Amino acid sequence: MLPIVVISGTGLYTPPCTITNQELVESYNRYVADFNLMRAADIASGSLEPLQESSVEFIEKASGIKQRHVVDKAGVLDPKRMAPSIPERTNDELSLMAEMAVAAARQALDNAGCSPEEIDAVICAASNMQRPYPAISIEIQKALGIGGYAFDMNVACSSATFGIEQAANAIKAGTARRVLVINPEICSGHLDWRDRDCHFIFGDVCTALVLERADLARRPGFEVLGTKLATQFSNNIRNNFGFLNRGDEAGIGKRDKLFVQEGRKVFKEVCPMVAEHIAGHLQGIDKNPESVSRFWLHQANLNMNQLIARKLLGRDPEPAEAPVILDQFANTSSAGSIIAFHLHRADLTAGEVGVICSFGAGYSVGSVIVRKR
Ligand code: CO8
Repeated sequence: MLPIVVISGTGLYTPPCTITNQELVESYNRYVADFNLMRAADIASGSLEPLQESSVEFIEKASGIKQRHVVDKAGVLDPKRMAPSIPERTNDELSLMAEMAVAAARQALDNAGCSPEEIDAVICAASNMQRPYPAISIEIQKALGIGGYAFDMNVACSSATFGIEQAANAIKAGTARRVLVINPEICSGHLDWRDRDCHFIFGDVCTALVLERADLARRPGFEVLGTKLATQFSNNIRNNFGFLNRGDEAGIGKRDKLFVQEGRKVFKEVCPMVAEHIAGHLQGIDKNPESVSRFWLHQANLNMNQLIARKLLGRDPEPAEAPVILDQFANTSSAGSIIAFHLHRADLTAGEVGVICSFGAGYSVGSVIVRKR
């Protein structure tokens, strides 16, 4: 018989700086005024469209986001820079991603009541890696004094749930007893803060989870009843940054080397896909959406989450059924659904069932059905 796998601990590292929508819009609109002044002649001749201002009202209505945490506020808000300032560290120092990961991991280990030496594997699952190698996960492994093995993986916003499945499979297969899954997301580094359509979307954060064999766990935790992953190619969310970019100098610095999306199409296509995915997953283990106490959904857009929950339940969800954290954190890519799980699970009682679900670029969807022990 395969061992039962539990999520026994979680951790959250939140960068200390926050940017409110008001601060973001003020900085963006200063950039717009400077740009339009500098290019006034082109705008007057009709060869260039003036840039349009952003607005707090639009951001809150279209997304539900009120603020975001970032690793560097000054660089992002400087209208002449509009990118975080992250000085490169020496090879002997911990990278920024690993530093955030170690802080979140220590919390998760503490929450699970286990020590780093008891972990057999580290999976760093995130949308962007600070470098290709040595793997960020191996750096984290070394910093925490963990044995076994470690690897990095990326499925954009779905990285955490895809990582959870890899961890659960390793535990079931007996290749690891306890696995740390960590999601350091520095989205501010890959966001075009000069693009009005998306400058408000992302924030930085790091989450961590401990998964282990139920018979070894010191905390009741949440039993993993099942995981289900799906991908379907789409060009609607894209990032063409990569190691081959220098092979074509003409492309370096082009807009598509940062996050780009067709937000409306994503909204329209992904919501039904996610609702069907979750319903199908639940049905596969003889459950239905009404039997689920909590949906910890990916946190990209408030309207999106409400629509998905409505499709599943046939009614508007109660706030506690599908907790929202994106108002405070914005879209933190793979970490979003895990932040919701971290902050909104303590009140569930033994036997209650919940679904962690992520979705995003790929397209990708990952769901994890759990039961409180
Ligand atoms: N202020 C004022 N007006 C604006 C602004 C602004 N900031 N931005 C756009 N407008 C205008 C537009 O120009 C448009 O004007 P018009 O009607 O005259 O053309 C109007 O407002 C409406 O614009 P949209 O149609 O774009 O607005 P939407 O209502 O569709 O809202 C959203 C935009 C919020 C982006 C919405 O479409 C959305 O949330 N879609 C889903 C997005 C999503 O979930 N994406 C997932 C991405 S994340 C992921 O998968 C992994 C990424 C990895 C991380 C990368 C790190 C950076």
